[in-house]
Amino acid sequence: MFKRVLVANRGEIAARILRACREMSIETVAVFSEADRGALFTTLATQAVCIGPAPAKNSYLNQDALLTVAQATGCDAVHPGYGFLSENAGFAARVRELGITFIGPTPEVISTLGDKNRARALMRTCGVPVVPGSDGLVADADEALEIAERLGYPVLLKATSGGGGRGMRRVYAAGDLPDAFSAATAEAAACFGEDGMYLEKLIVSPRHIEVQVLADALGTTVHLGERDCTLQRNHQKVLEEAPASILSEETRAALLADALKAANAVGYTNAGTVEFVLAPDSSYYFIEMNTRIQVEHPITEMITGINIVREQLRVASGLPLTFSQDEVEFRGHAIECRINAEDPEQGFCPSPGIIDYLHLPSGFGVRVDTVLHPQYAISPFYDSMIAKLIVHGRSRSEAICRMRRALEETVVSGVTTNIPLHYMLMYNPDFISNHTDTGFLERNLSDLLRPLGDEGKL
Ligand code: MV4
Repeated sequence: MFKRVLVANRGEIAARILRACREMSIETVAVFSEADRGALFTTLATQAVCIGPAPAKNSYLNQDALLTVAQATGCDAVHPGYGFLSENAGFAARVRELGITFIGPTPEVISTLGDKNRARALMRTCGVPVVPGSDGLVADADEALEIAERLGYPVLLKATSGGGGRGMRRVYAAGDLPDAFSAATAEAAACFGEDGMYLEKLIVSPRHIEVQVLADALGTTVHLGERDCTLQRNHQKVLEEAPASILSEETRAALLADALKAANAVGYTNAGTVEFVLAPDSSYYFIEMNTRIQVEHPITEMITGINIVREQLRVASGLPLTFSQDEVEFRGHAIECRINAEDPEQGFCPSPGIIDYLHLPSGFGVRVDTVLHPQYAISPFYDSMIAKLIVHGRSRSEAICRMRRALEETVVSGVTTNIPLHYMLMYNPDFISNHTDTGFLERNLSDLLRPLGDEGKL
């Protein structure tokens, strides 16, 4: 097992990893920017090192600084968390070249799965369902038009270096395709430095279902069930659930088997997430595979009782997974609400500021992953998520009731948050009956932001 791990991240996920290491008697090195000096997560580490000024590119994305600190403090592993450099194959390769373990898949696997067209081709050859679409990259608008004619509109143009919804363009008619193609190509070149585009039939009104996988380096790959991440806004997940209650047992079994097939096809090791879109007719299609631990991993931990970060550390050090697939049990239902310092009434613009009064919920079946404290200054330099409120219940309806209670207890004053939006969701009939799709939140925002009647006074 590792002696000392550098956590190359900040905030709640840094705290999450530092806590797992402490429980495993692994020494830790936290890194922080000037904006995060004294932050709670730095106090959970054996030692904390300042790696630069507030802007991420000068600190949490500063590979030289991170590698220098890892070497200078004698770390034998680096955990990247999510975001920042967590899916950067070049960084993972530089860590490995220093003889330090990158806690995640190999640089080669990160690179393969980061090329969305290549990942799609790999999945198709191993029999994982992919959306009908182009056979590889599309050279120009004329080729795109030909393929789209065959597929039928609407289609989706996707940047091969995109992912997470970036570099995607919906096209509803042939007349729109040439402009959409050149706009998407230009955007991809600007954002990713690579403008390869591929084409897929647009799956209309889908749900977003993802499968947590864990693989050790000894050939064992398991799944930890699926998560329903359908409630999104601007490609940002707002609320996630486990399991995806919408799935029939039959669809669930097939989808989980395909996720394992995907992980094995690429030679996956460590924790990863296989993403699918689920169509209204219950057909599902591989979209992409994420090579990092995800924000929403706690809901899987709540229904399986498995500490995913602990398993990441174990398998990265060459140890086997502590369980077989048959030993993974699923109990109850978990929901995570991402609490963001943003103002839904002002187009969700970030609302940084100083936390004044703070009361966080607790009690049976409630978990809060956060580094908030009174007087905490929410930085404008990083994303607006300030806490994850996670609840577990024996059923989805019990989890919804518990989430209502937890949200009612939560008081974050000094900044504007999206807590009222979450509270309205917990009372929304379509949410309660689970009749949603990836466009639901954006379609219903005005209803969801209208003040509640008497029964819902916050
Ligand atoms: C799709 C899709 C519908 N049809 N592909 C791509 C990035 C990934 N994170 C989600 N992506 C999607 N790919 C086809 N052929 C729907 C999504 C999708 C989505 C797309 C637009 C806006 C929000 C979305 C939320 C989840 C899934």
